[in-house]
Amino acid sequence: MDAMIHAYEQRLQAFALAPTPYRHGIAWIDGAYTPIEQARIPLLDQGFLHSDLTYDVPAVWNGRYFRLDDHLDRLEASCRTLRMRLPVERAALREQLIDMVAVSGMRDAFVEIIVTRGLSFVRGADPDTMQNALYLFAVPYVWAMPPEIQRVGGTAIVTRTVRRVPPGAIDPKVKNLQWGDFIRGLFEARDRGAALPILPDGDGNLTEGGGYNLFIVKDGVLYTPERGVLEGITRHTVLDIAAARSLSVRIEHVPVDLAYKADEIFLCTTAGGIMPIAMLDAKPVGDGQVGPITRAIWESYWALHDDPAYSFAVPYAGAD
Ligand code: PDG
Repeated sequence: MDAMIHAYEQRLQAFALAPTPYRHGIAWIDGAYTPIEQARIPLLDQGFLHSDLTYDVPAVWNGRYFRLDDHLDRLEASCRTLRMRLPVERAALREQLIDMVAVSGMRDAFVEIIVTRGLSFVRGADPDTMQNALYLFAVPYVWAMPPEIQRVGGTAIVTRTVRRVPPGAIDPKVKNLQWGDFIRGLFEARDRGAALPILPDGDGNLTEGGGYNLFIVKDGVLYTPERGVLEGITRHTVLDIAAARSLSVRIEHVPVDLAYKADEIFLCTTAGGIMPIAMLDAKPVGDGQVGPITRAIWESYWALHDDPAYSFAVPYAGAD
């Protein structure tokens, strides 16, 4: 854990000294790159007016894109569900994403792809002829839980004042920015002295939180909610790691109660990786330390970022 975090901090220091207009990030809008602070979207874009959009977030770690094609698969599936189309060919989008990060010089990046309905509202409109819009940006790698907290485990709550929006209202499998429930959860967590909310489904089961999936470890078995959640790419990676380590996994309804009996809990996302939870509702999870299964999955997760089966190098100018 320590070696990986130290190497990352050194890359950050090197980038802080590099001459670049993209220190805080880069955006690609209407075919041109701009520094992120200058990026603008049209006011009448339906993504802004009605949250009529989908998005995806791959990451670049140590100069390598991680599972980019899996993120593009999910994005295409989301577009289909919403009756939208990628405004450019997938192969061209992929090249643009690689070029954007190469131009920025960032070695560790959070890369966001947003596809919106475009400039016309859907009322009375034919989705097949509407011109959907595409926005891309990359910013320095985002940590939903800072690495120094990951060393010791973070704090979470099961929310009492808000439940996850039901799948029959907004389909959580389509990555979306209708974050009203998560934002309420984040404020409740803050009010209760914790960092990360986990939202129940209103029927006694756990779902996910603002930007991450949930795993509970009990008696050596991993549990993760089946319904009402985004099928996270990090969650997939955890399932791959569990299979390689012959750990049992159950993808099913996860009752709220199980969280209070857990030996270990971790949350997982592209924006921060494997996030151990040491305190739930102000009480220790297990012995209140980062547990052995969480730690092993954490190490495997970051090791896979160098594995050519999961990642490939960004061709930076001047790199050998
Ligand atoms: N559930 C939700 C609701 C998410 O938004 C995310 C990822 C996940 C689960 C985990 O999915 P994956 O493992 O594919 O990353 N959300 C964060 C975005 C956070 C943000 O600020 O938009 C991510 O994609 O990194």
